[in-house]
Amino acid sequence: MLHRLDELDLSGGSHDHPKPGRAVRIGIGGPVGCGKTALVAALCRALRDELALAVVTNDIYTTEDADFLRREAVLDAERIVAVRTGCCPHTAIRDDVTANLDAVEDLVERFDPDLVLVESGGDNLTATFSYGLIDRQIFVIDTAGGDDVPRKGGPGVAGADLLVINKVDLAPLVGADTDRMAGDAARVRDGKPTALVSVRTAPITEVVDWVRAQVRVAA
Ligand SMILES: Nc1nc2c(ncn2[C@@H]2O[C@H](COP(=O)(O)OP(=O)(O)O)[C@@H](O)[C@H]2O)c(=O)[nH]1
Ligand SMILES: [Mg+2]
Repeated sequence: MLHRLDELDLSGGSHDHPKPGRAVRIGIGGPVGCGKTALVAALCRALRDELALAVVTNDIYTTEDADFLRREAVLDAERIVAVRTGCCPHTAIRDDVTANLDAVEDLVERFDPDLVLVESGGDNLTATFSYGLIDRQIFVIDTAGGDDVPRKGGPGVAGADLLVINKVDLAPLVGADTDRMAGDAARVRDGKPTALVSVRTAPITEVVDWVRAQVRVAA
């Protein structure tokens, strides 16, 4: 499939997104097990009655995330497409985004969605999306991964358009100080927003509102 050259910005730094009138593409990245798929499921449940949605998942060898989302019936099964990267997930969301772009464009052709969520395969703290693939990115970490993660920064924590610190329900159990995490995040993120949530146990209103605002900008 051919892509218009002006849509292929591999610099990772373009901010003239989302493009008006086009499906908004939001990337969701973060380490293995932080709750990316749980977040995708929660966003679909919260927004599916007001927006036309589609999802792309990335796994190295399996289609487990897509299978999970279909089993949970968060959207009609055909609106969920799995990309098997066969390599480090960050390669497929940053370096050679062709398979993901094809998946997104296939969904756009078939369903004309307002919003496409692209879940990255679980990767380390440096995995970020190319802005040639997505318009906005959410980076997810969790309290169980250690409360010093925001302080250490890195491209996902510092650069994502929204940082989600998940599993606040586990913070007391693992001795994580969520105030410190929020303070450190604010320091490294230069005014960009951070949401502390528990996807499993509480509504994720702030994240839903942020996503809705991104779609409104593009309308
Ligand atoms: N306690 C708790 N568990 C969560 C939360 N969010 C996700 N999980 C669990 O964490 C595990 C990994 O979640 P998943 O969404 O598959 O992570 P992913 O690898 O980032 O996609 C699953 O067992 C989820 O049910 C949360 O807010 N609190
Ligand atoms: Mg997942």
